[in-house]
Amino acid sequence: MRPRGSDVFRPLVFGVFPSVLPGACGLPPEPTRRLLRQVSAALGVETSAHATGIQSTHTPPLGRRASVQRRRNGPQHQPAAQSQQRLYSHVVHPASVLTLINANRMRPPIAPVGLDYVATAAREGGIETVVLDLGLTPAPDAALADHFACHEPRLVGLTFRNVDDCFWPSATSFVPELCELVTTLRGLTEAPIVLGGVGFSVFAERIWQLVKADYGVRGDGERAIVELYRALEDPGRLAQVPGLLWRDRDRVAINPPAFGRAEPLAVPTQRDAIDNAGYFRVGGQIGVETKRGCPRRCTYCADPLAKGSQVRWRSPTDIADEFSALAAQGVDVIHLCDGEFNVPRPHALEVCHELQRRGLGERVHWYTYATVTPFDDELADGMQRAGCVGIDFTGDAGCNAMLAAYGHPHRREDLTAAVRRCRDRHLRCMVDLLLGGPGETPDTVRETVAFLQQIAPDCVGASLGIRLYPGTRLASSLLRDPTILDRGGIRRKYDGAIDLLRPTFFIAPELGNRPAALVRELVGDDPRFFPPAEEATGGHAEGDHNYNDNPPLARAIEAGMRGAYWDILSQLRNAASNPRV
Ligand code: B12
Ligand code: SF4
Repeated sequence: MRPRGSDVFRPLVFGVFPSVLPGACGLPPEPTRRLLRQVSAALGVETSAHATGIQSTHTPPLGRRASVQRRRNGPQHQPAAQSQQRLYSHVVHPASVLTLINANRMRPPIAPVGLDYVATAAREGGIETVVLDLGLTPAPDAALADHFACHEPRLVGLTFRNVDDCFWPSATSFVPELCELVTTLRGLTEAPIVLGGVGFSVFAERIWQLVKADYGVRGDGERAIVELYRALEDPGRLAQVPGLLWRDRDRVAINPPAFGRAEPLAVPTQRDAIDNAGYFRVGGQIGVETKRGCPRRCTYCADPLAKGSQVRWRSPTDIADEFSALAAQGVDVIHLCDGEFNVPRPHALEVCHELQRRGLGERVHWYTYATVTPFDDELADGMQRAGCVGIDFTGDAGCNAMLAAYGHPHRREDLTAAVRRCRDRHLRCMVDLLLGGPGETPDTVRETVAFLQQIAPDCVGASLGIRLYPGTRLASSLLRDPTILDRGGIRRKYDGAIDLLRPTFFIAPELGNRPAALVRELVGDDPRFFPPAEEATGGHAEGDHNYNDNPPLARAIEAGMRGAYWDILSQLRNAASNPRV
């Protein structure tokens, strides 16, 4: 296991307080913490402690390390009765730290790969950085209180990945939790707060205004965090921070995001800023990105909003280095974090060749999202040799009219070929569907279900209801119609005007009042399908592939299963429907 924050920082003890019992969060009570702060202020240092879930990416500058070492060795700093006492103090410079917080507590947990990259970039930019990962912490409130009792960061960064769970039956929004967290943080620190993350980027201005954060970053965070940190000293530089949302006197300023520039991506490869091994144990897979951005224009997709419409790719060498870094931490199952791995095809092939050349295909297995085209024999072979074991295709429909309506270039015969290519190579294969778009009728759903049953991938995600995102072609065309609410089709769990920040879906009114029942009826008891629920409060419903608080999935991972969640769920399902196998 990677060392946790407390090991990395190695408490440098300059005093103990024998009369003090630790408080509820494992720290001394507040009067003592005040005393600690006063003592440290007098000494010109800061007292600190670490809570579970904190990973430090800080390397003290040499001069500081030496002075710290002197203090540690000095006789006046030797703790008395050390074995009996909890030693909670160590030395860091006050106000010289960037705190980065992961707020995603969904189960099973997904490692905050974006924060891993951002934290490492900050460290490489010379910023002392501490990651407070609430995703692995049993008691987030205590972890927050402990952290800010001991740190006075100059900037606090929050990653916001999921705005909601994107599933119509549950429609769970995580924005209220974000608001609460920011309010809590305001009570704990005066440091400015910056928001970032993929979910944040889709609704950047809206969320930033709503939670009243000081700053927001839309898109890539690596360069932005370093430049923002430096701009705190020199506000004239704020206008140069890529993707920054900020207040320029009385006006809201929004800088162009990094993804506007077609330049190659330089992303750190170390993967040591978060506890990836810990996440792997409870999350079953770890993410790696090979590129950012998608040039396609599927009518409903939010990817270009958060990642850009031009592809910016990473060097295959960097990707292989990153695979190696994760493998060295015991991570041997990866899920790529590209919108689609095979767009563009030449880069995907180059990545496969490099992984294979470095022998990583034998050591690390991986899953990915992919479009149905391009996926030819050469690419399928290359992916398999590079360690790919499963592909989740953005199939969306098994009816050409609906494929055209969503703006996809592939057609039914391409899906047939893709599934066959996977089967021939023993690659696990999922086809994701998006049922209910404009133009969908009971007949088109029937056609899609029958077609998928015929081509028989290992599993089919039968999602019903299209999440509407601002700025997509679909949302723009639907909402242009002032009578949209009267015409039916908008599905939501709130009243009043349409507010796309809240989970808002479209399901073609032609599917009737009980569209999920219609789909379930067509699917029957085919175990390959993850059918939509009628209604689900708070996340996953039995049989679906919503990973939002999915206890059977979390239990399977705890019991040792690894892989893409659809693959684990599909194996659980097969085992249940064939108990003798
Ligand atoms: C891969 C993926 C998955 C994989 C994850 C595999 C893994 N091991 O990581 C799986 C299949 C498991 C998955 C599951 C889910 N996913 Co998903 N997923 C993605 C995908 C394609 C990539 C996410 C990712 O890791 N990107 C790579 C990282 C590096 O990028 P990043 O997080 O954006 O970070 C960068 C910037 O945002 C920024 N940044 C990040 N944090 C911070 C912080 C600060 C302070 C700053 C300044 C900057 C900054 O800098 C980073 C580096 O440049 C995205 C779509 C996309 N293209 O991003 C959807 C996406 C994030 N998923 C989404 C959803 C809804 C889910 C689920 C909730 C679905 C469900 N109901 O089950 C679950 C949630 C699981 C969980 N526990 O959180 C939605 C979220 C949208 C929304 N409505 O909220 C997305 C956007 C897809 C979509 N358009 O619908 N997902
Ligand atoms: S659905 Fe896939 S192919 Fe289409 S725009 Fe989104 S990421 Fe690109």
